[in-house]
Amino acid sequence: MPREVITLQLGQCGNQIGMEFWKQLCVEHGINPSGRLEDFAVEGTDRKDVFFYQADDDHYIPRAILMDLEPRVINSIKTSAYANLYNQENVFMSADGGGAGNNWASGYRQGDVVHDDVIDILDREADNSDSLEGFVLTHAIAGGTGSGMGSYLLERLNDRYPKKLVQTYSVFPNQEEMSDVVVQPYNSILTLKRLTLNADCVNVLDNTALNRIAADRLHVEKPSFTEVNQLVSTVMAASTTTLRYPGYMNNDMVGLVANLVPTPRLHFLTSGYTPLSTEHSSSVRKTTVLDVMRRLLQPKNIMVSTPTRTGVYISILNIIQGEVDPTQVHKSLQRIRERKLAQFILWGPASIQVALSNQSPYIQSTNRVSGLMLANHTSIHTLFERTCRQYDKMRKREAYMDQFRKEPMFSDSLDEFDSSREIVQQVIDEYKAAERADYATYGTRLPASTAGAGGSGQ
Ligand SMILES: Nc1nc2c(ncn2[C@@H]2O[C@H](COP(=O)(O)OP(=O)(O)OP(=O)(O)O)[C@@H](O)[C@H]2O)c(=O)[nH]1
Ligand SMILES: [Mg+2]
Repeated sequence: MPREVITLQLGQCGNQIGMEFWKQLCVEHGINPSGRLEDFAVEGTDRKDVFFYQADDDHYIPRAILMDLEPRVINSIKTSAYANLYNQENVFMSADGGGAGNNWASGYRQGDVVHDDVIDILDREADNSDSLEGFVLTHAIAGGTGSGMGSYLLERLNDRYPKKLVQTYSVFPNQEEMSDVVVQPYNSILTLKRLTLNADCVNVLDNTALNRIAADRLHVEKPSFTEVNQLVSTVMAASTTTLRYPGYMNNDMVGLVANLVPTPRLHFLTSGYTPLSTEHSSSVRKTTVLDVMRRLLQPKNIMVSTPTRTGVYISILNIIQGEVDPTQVHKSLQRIRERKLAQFILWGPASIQVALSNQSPYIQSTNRVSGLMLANHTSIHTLFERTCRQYDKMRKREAYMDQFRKEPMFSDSLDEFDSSREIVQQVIDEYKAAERADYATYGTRLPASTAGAGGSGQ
């Protein structure tokens, strides 16, 4: 029985990374840009129906909803080679809209205005699946639409589909480009509250790290979004391979997430991938399982700029693809343990889980083995702390607050800012607490008002 997944792409970033993801999935499944199965792929045993469904004439259509409050990005998808891939009824944009102008509160309000139209698309798409497993949201947390309307949608998904898994790919802003969006700390804090309370699992993608990795690998000084988004789509596609090429484990998203998220609020994951296909062929080395697993633990390969040399891993799942002898996996894990290459929590079972996954037969890889690491690491709190520091500085001066006060949520008070800041602090504190052996009793030591809240029902 397929467990279908619906993807919601929101705002510029959400749609641009979504587009790369679908390109990658089409290539891996032998589906052409119009949704037709290529002749060489008709015998395939892969599971296409998790992410696609078939139209009456058998062509494949992504279970994707494309939304933006401005038409530019979606229009460029509509004029690309992939124009006919998507279900046109699943495209929502305000034709004359100017977006949310990098303002979370505007995105949130506009989400409410278009509520009925968007929920209608969502319900129709959900009814189109037999056994819906959940939703994946792609967005940036620093702009206005992906962050504000994204927050609004996360809340509605929880109300409407309380038992479905909600996963996000959330792009954090580049810390080295402060001019990017001046109010990004405000937008980020308000979004982080919803990512904490209304998502089951957040894949953190940090533009600071993505740019660094793209620059290192491609040897270009200033990578473009296209290059950065290829990294993102590689991670997104790899993290879904066990769903699309079923093997003996991790065949559904709930199982994948359960392995990585032992307590509800600590659900912010980092990822790493090696070797990247964008690397120059001259840098292709002999790839072994140990090599791949060792490199995945190196901070330079992790797509979030947090110091993983400090703090501990709560969980690690490595999805390994290629020519792998299972005995190599055992030996590699033993070596990693002996060399103490990964420090784990003291309060629970601690080990690297490994899923050997089949891969697309239609892509020729120059590497024998490749791997994706999905990890829950306590040092993610440093990323949130950085955001809080920037937020606190601006909030103290009430800088740029006028544009927020104009919106209904903030017309009477700025309480929503304070409540969001508090929730983010709780996540920071809990990640820090997870570094200690007594974390097992953490919930029992919190005031009743904060203990146990958060995480949507599964
Ligand atoms: N990795 C990546 N980041 C992006 C991309 N496009 C925008 N961003 C980042 O996303 C943030 C801005 O969010 P956008 O997605 O442009 O904004 P939006 O959600 O469309 O909201 P408004 O345009 O304000 O209505 C900034 O941090 C950008 O650096 C992209 O294609 N890839
Ligand atoms: Mg936009």
